[in-house]
Amino acid sequence: MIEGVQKIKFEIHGDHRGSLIAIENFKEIPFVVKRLYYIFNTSENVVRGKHAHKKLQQMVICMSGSCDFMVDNGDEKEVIHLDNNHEGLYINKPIWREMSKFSSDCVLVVLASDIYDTEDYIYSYDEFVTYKRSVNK
Ligand code: T46
Repeated sequence: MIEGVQKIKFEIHGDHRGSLIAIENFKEIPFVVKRLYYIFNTSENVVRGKHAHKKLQQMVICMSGSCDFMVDNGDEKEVIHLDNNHEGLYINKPIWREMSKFSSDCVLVVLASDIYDTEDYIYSYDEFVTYKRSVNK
């Protein structure tokens, strides 16, 4: 997986009644969760994201259905197919992301390290590359 992105497997606590996954700050998730949002009802031909974050850390979990999650750290890119709820995609560096190929039942739950702040978004790919170079100096 490219630098700045990691897949984290969650433990499934299962018994005859079914399954349960628990996520705690600094245990399954390496930050304090300050916000949760979810993405659903997305059309299959839609591309979401197309931005990077300066500081925000996030854990993306595909609760149902599937989608493709493209991550790009400015040097390398990778398309990760998300299709299960016992793995999370942890993004902890400025990473350009684009989500596509949503199944009609896709629900993406995102745990975030901070509250919603439009100042943390970079919407231009060129700006993202310049920002990456400046923080890597
Ligand atoms: C990310 C990817 C994976 C809010 O009001 N509060 C929020 O916390 C968020 C995340 C969004 N919004 C509003 C802003 C827009 O009017 O919801 C609308 C859709 O947000 P956006 O266009 O940013 O959605 P995506 O799917 O392109 O991106 C989102 C997150 O914004 C982003 O942080 O990493 O999901």
